[in-house]
Amino acid sequence: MKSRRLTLALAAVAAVAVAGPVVATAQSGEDPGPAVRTPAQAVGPIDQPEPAVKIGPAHGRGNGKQKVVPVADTERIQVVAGGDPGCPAAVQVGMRNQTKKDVYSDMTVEFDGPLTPSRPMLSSYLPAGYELGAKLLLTAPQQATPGDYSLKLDVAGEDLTVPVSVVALDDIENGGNLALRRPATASSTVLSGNYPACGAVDGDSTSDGWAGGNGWNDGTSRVWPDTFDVTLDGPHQLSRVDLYTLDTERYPAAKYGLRDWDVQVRAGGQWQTVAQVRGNVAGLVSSRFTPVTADAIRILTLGSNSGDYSRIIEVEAYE
Ligand SMILES: [Ca+2]
Repeated sequence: MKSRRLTLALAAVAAVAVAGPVVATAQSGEDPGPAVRTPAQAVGPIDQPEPAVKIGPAHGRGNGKQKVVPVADTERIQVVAGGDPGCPAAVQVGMRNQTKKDVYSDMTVEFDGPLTPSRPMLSSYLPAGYELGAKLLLTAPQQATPGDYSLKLDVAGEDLTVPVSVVALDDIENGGNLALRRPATASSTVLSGNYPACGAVDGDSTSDGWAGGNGWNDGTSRVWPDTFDVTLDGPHQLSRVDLYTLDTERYPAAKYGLRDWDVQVRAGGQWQTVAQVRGNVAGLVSSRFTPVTADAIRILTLGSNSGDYSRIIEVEAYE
């Protein structure tokens, strides 16, 4: 499987760092060195987390026509009106070359309704039998009217329509997780834009999207403590906070995850510690405590297993 990175005609694209601020050490005990690795193939400003465009052999079935057709990786998109711009809705879109010739194709991206796309079109060289994919980011303003809209992709008359639901923040189905998509702030955030605080309340608790906006990484290497706060939609009786820290095969929690932290809640305007975690090496820690009525939660981070950064994939709060 060969993949190549192409440059969009209309926009500079910054490649997404695979590991971001994680700096692998050659040997245990060795100083991990500088904080942020700049990806070798990055172009454009590093504070633009525009994802890479990837091209590879076509997969799945096309529409049978010997043409270049638009493709998308989802059948429906949900966009939160007034959602944190640091964590837009994302959909993978692209073009599939079903002809037997290499071509240069354009795809236009059109919306109805109150949506703002991250790009108006894609233009690329596309070998025969290949498919190109790029991440399209969608935001809707706070005043957007919730409802059903659509995204239309068009390649020379071949079009694909993907339904888009715009929902109000208060109408999100949260499964009891009171922190889901609530406003999140942190004492600092690494400047690349790929580790926003909102990424730790975006509903994705896997480590797969690390460095792609799925988690928070503070911006002050080896300076402790850091704080990560989530404001709830009002007072709730809380008794449990779950914290997911970075934990993958390459970057296991035992080496890169959060080690020590306090769980705090804001009750009556005052922060109080309700749980303490020390010496953690797991990807998920569920802290249970005596129920307390609070309108915000705080993770006060005190140390990580790598010694440098706080890395939180997701924080969830339950009654
Ligand atoms: Ca997340």
